[in-house]
Amino acid sequence: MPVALVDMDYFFAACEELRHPEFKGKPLVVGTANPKDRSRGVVQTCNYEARSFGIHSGMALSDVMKLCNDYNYVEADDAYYEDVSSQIMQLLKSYGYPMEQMSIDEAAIDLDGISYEEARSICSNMKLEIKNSIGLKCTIGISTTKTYAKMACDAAKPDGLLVVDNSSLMEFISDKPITKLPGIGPKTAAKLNAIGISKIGDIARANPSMLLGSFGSVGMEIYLMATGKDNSKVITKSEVLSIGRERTIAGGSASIMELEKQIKALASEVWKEVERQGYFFMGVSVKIRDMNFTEHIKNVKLSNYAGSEEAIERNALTLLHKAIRPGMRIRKIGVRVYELMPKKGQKTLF
Ligand code: DCP
Ligand code: CA
Ligand code: CA
Repeated sequence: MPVALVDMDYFFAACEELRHPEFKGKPLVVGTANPKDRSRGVVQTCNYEARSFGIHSGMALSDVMKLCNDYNYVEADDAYYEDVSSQIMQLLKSYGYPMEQMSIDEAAIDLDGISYEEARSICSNMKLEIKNSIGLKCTIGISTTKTYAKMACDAAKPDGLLVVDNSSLMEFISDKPITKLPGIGPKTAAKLNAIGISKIGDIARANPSMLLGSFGSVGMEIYLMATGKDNSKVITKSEVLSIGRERTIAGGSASIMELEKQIKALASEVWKEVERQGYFFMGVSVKIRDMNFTEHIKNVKLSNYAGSEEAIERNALTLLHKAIRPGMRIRKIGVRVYELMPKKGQKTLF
């Protein structure tokens, strides 16, 4: 405690305004389609001028025209946004606090041991530096855990800074809609609505064994989050030696068969490199990135050092099934092994 969550405002569109200042002040939409054929694609994001017309992420481009007939349009340029993103992440990292990058435009920072007052001043400085040295605006939420910091950030958008400490947490979350909790999608929300639960406070007042019975482990998780007992922590990627490969899937894929095929191909590529460099490994990790640029990472630590393609493939497939949720569309997928031990080293060791 506390944790800060930094999220860039209208990120892709803000990046475009940065290199095309002439786009400022007028609705700007960044989408998946070629500007010449906007009959098929979707809105990836838009600036706040466009949002005032009701335009939002995920909306079909064919519907945008019905809301607003005078807007600028740009096809998304992922490589450019990745580049701006890494500048932002580097700047944040330079403060020296443990940090976890949550997505292309979002990072959680562990300010453990620092007072809320000081956390506010550190974060206000981060905002200023991102504005001055990169030229972009962000919003920062500060709270007791990652989940609540994200909720504080959402509530303060755009260009905001909001502190929700222990004493104000319950009041802050209880009248928020249940969909603000991570893990509650439209389906779970509809089921909860049907039993009269629409606000986070309603979950906190519900019977936990009923929630467990009807929703399984998700029910337990949301009960803990709703009662202020969330435990999400900032997880830093230690700079350990690892070997990994990843691929971008053009247009994304929701097919588990296709994703399994990708995992097998990646496992084989990773294995070739592991073999070439001569390592055993103890950790296997799978990363998937969804259409919202959120990364889902699953790791497994094996009970012994392994050294085969089969071990990478089998564990990576299990991790893929753990990482994926129904309906999730994946645009990037990766396989990695870590906790490496050189084969040569082992020979001299024994
Ligand atoms: N994105 C996307 N498709 C979506 C949602 C998001 O391609 N359905 C991309 C474009 C966004 C970026 O991810 O700019 C970050 O997503 P956010 O949810 O953080 O949204 P924005 O940064 O665009 O806006 P906000 O100011 O609300 O954070
Ligand atoms: Ca954002
Ligand atoms: Ca984000």
